[in-house]
Amino acid sequence: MSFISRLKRRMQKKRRHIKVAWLGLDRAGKTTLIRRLITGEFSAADHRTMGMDVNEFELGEIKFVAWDIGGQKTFRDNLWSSYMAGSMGVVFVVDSADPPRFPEAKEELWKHVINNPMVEDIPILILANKQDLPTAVSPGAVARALDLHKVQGQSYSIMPTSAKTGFNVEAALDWLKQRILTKIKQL
Ligand code: G3D
Ligand code: MG
Repeated sequence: MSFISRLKRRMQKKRRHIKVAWLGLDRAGKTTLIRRLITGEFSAADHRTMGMDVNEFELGEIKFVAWDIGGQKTFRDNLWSSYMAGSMGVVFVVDSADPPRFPEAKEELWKHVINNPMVEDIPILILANKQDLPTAVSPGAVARALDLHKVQGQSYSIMPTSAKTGFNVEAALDWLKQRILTKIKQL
């Protein structure tokens, strides 16, 4: 049984609605990854949203909320922070084939996720996406570029994925599922 169906069943049993926040720079692959999780297939993005892009995807009791971050205004930063407060997990997506944007990704990850007091004990899954591209760097190199070795006291994991081929997408989300389910059991 897939991550989604297991989590869905669990949530239906518990009658809970859980929110997972997906963040990352525009074009990192958030929408494509979520669509793959929902449909099991690759579907090319059918639109590009200019400016702030907020996507909500419902899947049974699970709500995925995806934001494009970076280069946005302060009031939007605040909005994201408060949205994040109701999330049980965070997925931060990085385009592994775009090293020139790693510094920007690092800044946003630290600002919105790691240094965000509302994220305190929410598990953080970082996806080194687009691993199918020949120019993609390894998850280890992405981790170094994001300064992940400096993370303290937060539960995080970085995993390689390809939304295009489906490589490791379910397995990566499985980690987040385990962390969320453990937390729910403790509630
Ligand atoms: P976003 O939601 O984070 O902004 P999108 O990103 O999901 O819209 O993806 C941006 C572009 O990257 C899309 O290309 C999409 O098909 C592509 N993409 C997403 N994930 C992968 C991946 O794992 N591998 C490859 N090769 N491409 C990926 P287009 O050209 O359709 O806009
Ligand atoms: Mg998108």
